[in-house]
Amino acid sequence: MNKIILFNPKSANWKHRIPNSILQIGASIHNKLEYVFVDGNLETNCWNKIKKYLTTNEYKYFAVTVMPGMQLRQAIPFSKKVRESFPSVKIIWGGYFASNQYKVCLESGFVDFVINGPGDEAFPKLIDALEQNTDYTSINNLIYKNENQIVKTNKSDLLDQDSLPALPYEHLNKFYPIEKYLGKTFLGKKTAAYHSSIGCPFTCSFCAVVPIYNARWKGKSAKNIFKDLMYLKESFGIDAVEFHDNNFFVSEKRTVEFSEFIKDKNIKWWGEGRIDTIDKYEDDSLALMKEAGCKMIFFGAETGNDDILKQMDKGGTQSREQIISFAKRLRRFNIIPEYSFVLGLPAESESKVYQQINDDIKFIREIKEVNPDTEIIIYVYSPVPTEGSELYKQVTKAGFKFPEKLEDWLSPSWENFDLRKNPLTPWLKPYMIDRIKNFETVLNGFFPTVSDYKLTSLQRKLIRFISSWRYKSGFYALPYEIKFQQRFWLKYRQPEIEGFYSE
Ligand code: B12
Ligand code: SF4
Repeated sequence: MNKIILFNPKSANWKHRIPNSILQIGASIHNKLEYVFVDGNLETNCWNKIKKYLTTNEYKYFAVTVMPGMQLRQAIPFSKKVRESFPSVKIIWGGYFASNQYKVCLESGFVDFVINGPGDEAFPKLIDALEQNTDYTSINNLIYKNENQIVKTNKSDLLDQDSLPALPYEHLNKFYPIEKYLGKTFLGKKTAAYHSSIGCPFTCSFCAVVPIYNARWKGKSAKNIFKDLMYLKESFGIDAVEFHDNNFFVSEKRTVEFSEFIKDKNIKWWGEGRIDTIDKYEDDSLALMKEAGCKMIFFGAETGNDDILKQMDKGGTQSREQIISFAKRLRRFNIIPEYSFVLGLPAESESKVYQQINDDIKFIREIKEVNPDTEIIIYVYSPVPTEGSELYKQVTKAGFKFPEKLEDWLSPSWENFDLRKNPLTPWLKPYMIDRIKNFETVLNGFFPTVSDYKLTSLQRKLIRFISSWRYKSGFYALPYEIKFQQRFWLKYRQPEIEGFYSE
């Protein structure tokens, strides 16, 4: 009567990844409590599955991981149904959406507890307290409602990541064959998702990691990452890894050690890092990374405007000049920089907002000149509740408000907000969004992504040919002919929404 359902709501339509959030929470209770995994990505009738478990009356906890976007489409209605049909079941949410938007979650009436940030200690302690009927109010990293008051307990220091229990891959494999999570991508035939560190030492004011981790970061040792990857290679034949860390490359020493370990193992890898951090790496380290299989690195370039970089509190030393020179530098090592830009930040006037967008479009073109291999990803700025930051103050002052009810997040406009496609921010006018989107279409046409390995060289040439007059002349409006081609051929370009193109 005290079993637990660990639920990963559907997060993508295809290309499913190892659900590391529930896997890690599973590790925290493994061999202590009975639990099952339910992965919405791999279920055809997910609610039936959950209902079937619950009707046995053996399950007392419905624990859900929630990031913004698509996951809400199952997390919200399923939690609501659990509350209505099985009112004694406790509902616990964790993950980035739950931690950042905890107020709407708890006000919904169907979320009992939010785990605020890492759940490795908080989750087993909470279950223990609920089972023993003892006091849970002193458990760190917990948010709950006491009468009408929302209570947030203290945050714990980040745990030594090497001290965490082993991930229960075999247990997951009983519910969903791990093979199903190892897609073919441009990195390799069997690509695993792995998470080797938590948090991030920086405080960019637009970033959802900041309110949760407050500039803290802890990583597993290179040796332990290697050990886990070798287990995945030997047991399931992986030949590629996507590191899902917010910031994999914080420590040059760790990256170099990891590269030494992995270099003869024929594994290609990708991760996310910062330009100013990796620009400090020695040439030898970059050469070693390449030799060790590092194919591409994702960077938040954000903008070519030094004032906005400051406004974003990008920290460190990142500047327009460095973004350009670093793209050039990585070219020497044959590592592809994947630069993401955030366009559409607020400014004092409408014309200034538009000018900033146009300046960044020019800047992106400059980067393509120094390193045409650079992959460009464009986001439209969507605020995150980094309360207290200058940017957030500016955003609220300009009239932006988050939804007040949890279910409002399911409306199509807020879903698009999550995808950073249509930000509902009052300072961004439709013609500005069109400008960004049209430029993106032409850019992607002229420089088809390498991550879509299925695109033949003939198709690439044709799309490039069709797009070339627009790219060269800078005339981006209404690029329907390119969109038409892309719909058929260009499968995927923004790995953060659905992951790299894969099958
Ligand atoms: C993998 C991933 C995806 C995959 C999901 C694949 C899958 N398997 O489901 C894909 C590529 C589909 C994806 C998409 C999106 N993602 Co995403 N994603 C991630 C990523 C890189 C890793 C998540 C992960 O596995 N982490 C590893 C686990 C171990 O860490 P964790 O989730 O933090 O879990 C710990 C705690 O949070 C807590 N916890 C988490 N869940 C639970 C549940 C319970 C019950 C408990 C008790 C505790 C708990 O305990 C865990 C262990 O300590 C994160 C960044 C990151 N490093 O986490 C972004 C991240 C979560 N994504 C983010 C976003 C914004 C998106 C998108 C909405 C939009 C976009 N344009 O990028 C899309 C939306 C998807 C959609 N289709 O609608 C943001 C969320 C920011 C925010 N505003 O809250 C993140 C943080 C990236 C970022 N830095 O901006 N994503
Ligand atoms: S470096 Fe990246 S993960 Fe870290 S705070 Fe900035 S945007 Fe967020």
